[in-house]
Amino acid sequence: PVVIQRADYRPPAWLVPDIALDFLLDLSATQVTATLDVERNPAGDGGPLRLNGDGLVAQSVAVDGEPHSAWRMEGDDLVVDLPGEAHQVTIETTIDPTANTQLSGLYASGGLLCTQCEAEGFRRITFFPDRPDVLSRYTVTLTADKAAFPVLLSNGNPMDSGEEEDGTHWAIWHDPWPKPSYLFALVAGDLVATRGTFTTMSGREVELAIWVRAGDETRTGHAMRALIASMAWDEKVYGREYDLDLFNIVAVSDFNAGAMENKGLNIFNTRYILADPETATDGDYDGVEGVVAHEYFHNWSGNRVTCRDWFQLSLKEGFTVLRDQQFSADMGSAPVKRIEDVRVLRSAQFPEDSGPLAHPIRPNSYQEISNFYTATVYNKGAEVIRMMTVLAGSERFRAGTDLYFERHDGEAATCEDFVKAIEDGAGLDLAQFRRWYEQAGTPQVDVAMTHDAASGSVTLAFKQTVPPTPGQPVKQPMVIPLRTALFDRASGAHGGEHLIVLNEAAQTFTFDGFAQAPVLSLNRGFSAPVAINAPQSVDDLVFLAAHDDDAFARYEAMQQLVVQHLVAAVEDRLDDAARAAGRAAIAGALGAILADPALDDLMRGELVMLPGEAYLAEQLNPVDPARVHAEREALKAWLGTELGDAWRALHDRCSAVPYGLDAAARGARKLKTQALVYLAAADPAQTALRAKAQYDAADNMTDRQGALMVLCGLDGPQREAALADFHARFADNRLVIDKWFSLQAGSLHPKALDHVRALAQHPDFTLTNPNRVRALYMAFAANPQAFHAADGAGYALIADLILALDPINGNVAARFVAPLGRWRRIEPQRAALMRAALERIAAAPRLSRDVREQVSKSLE
Ligand code: HT7
Ligand code: ZN
Repeated sequence: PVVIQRADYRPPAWLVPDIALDFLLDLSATQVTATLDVERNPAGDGGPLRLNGDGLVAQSVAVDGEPHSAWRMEGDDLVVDLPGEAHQVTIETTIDPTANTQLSGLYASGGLLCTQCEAEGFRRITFFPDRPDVLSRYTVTLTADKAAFPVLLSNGNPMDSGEEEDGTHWAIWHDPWPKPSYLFALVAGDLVATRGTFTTMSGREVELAIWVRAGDETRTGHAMRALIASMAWDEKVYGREYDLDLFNIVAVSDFNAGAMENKGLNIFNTRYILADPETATDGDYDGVEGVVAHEYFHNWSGNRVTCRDWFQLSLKEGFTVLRDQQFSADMGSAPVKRIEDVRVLRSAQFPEDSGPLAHPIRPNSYQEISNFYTATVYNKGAEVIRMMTVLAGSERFRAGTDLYFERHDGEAATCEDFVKAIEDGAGLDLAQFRRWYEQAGTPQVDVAMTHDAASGSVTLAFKQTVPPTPGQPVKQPMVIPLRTALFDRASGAHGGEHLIVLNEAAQTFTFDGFAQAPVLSLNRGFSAPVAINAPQSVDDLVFLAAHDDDAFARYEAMQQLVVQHLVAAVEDRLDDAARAAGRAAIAGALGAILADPALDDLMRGELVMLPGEAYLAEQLNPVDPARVHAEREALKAWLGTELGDAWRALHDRCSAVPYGLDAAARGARKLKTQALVYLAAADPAQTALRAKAQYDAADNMTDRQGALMVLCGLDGPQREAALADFHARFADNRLVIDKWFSLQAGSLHPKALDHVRALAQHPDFTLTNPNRVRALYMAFAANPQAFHAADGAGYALIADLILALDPINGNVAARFVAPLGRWRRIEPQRAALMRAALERIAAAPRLSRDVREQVSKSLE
């Protein structure tokens, strides 16, 4: 395979300051004429003009207006020999958007035409130096049949438009901001707009429009509010002002990812735009708000300052994830948002870091860049920058980001540029900190606390190790900032937080003034993305779960209490007495949380959540997923019985709260379904009735989906009735039918695997729509009980999917390899079956580069 190395970066030989693109749009034969003003790059190697292509055929090549023959194809690339320093190169191609099932480049989606160019989709549209360090001003002319494509959109500002007598019309768009080709976009189709306006901090009026299919416009209000709030927030918090007169968003049903930040023309998966109470859960509302903000924030962190090459992806993605996390924290409950973000990191990124696909947030090599849009680059990337905020404090960090934007506006920058700007602007020394960009793997921090009663001193002894990862057997110590507090047991208070910054393999820190051994609260707010091993007593964890004034630490203590117990149970380390004592401690802590009047329900909802099976599995090596599942379910059932009255009372109390988008009502909805989850494990028959009652009474999707989720895991007439009703009620709404697939595939039902097989044959199922594929199969792959069926049937199902999907959409197919790739950490019998599934995929005669890379790395 061709492996691209970060160290091989060379500046482009030619620059393209301006490009004119002419599209004669048609669903199956779109003609593209690209006119590139090219200039030799003084920093280049003097070589020929290399124009990347992917499956394109040049119909004509002209230079300075004359037909040109001094060009050749090198693989998919078109290479032109040019005599002078500056030329105009014109190339004509024809592409078939309907045949484009990969959804990269120009493709058709339900009669619409739209583009997705990141990372390397532009080369599927026209020949171009398709690399992010070639920045051009785009002028785009779109011509299409007016009846079929009444709306014609591209980046920047509309310049002119008109109609022809043959039924076609045209529009010219000009984007004054130089941008890389991955930010190019066009949309043509029959769409309606919801409009808004925003006045920027310098008083400019910006028109906002969200384009959707007719009928969907009633569900765009939340997205529009989120957009306006994001624009205001970025001005206030980062001093960033929007820079065009118009901001368009288009929602499409067929999309490989969540959304795309194309300059002035964001294209979204409908899933992250459309929301109303009847069809979207509270989680969906948060998803819309977060993704709208994320894409908007890219206008500065990604577009105005872009990436030099794709190894720098975390420069824009890590920083933008941090920015969207900070925004969402400011919009709602900051502690709850932090807990959610850490949960995502632990369930998605930690397993990546401990598996065969582990890579640093700035990778060193890749075969297919689409495989590097990962939780590591995005979420760990955000955590790394978040640590800079911890080290610098928010004011100095802001000085650093101001300097970064000032220094690099209009440039294609590197992660190193970012770190240097923070270093200079915030006045930090980040020399050793840079290892976070170089080393993969989740650092493990062991801590031991000793107390000397005579001197009143407390010593914390730390050891850090970064586990070996592919290609990186030996690691150096990292900079690890740990927000720490030492609680006095008697008063339940602490005398102020300390920031302990680890930077060596072993270190000790001493604190004085403790007559009694304190209770240690470490990594508060999850100040560093590490795994902490601090053997804390059950009593200390119960204390912190009840008293810690850091909300995250309180959650963490509760999680740790359960993790310690379940890990011991799975490892057969508990006799009857120890099991009873462990359960009693958990029930006591949980009961206290349920009864604590000082807690709001949103936070209570976090504290009562059991750690997920993926996170539990990370604590065990090798892991028997069936044991983890069985122990966790058994504990849940026991807690459901033990606290049965409290759960029922909670469900009754929360059911009486009317629908609203305020925190109290949202908290009530969250708890309502959690109460059902515990009760269903304890008393399935009675809870089926309670869940069905919740389903029938639901006036919103959060309650309805929560009830259906619980019912899906149970047997009986209520399950079938609710599933049938749900499908009939929402048959016309694709996003809600996705939920119908997903709830069944992710359910606790012992026959979930059979259900998935049957659902794959359902008339509503299709492999051509990524949302539908993910709804069924990602939910299944994340369902440990079903995916890890002892006979390997779950692994075979995912392997079959990958083989069937790969020729249609290799990018989406490759996403399903990671669950199989975790075989090394699974018990031997299942591991062999997982490996066999991977080998079967590897043996296929034709695989996309995407799947090939993931499978071969997973087998190494
Ligand atoms: N920057 C965008 C990435 C993206 C993408 C990547 C690979 C394949 C399809 C894709 N669609 C969008 C999204 C973002 O992070 O904002
Ligand atoms: Zn992004």
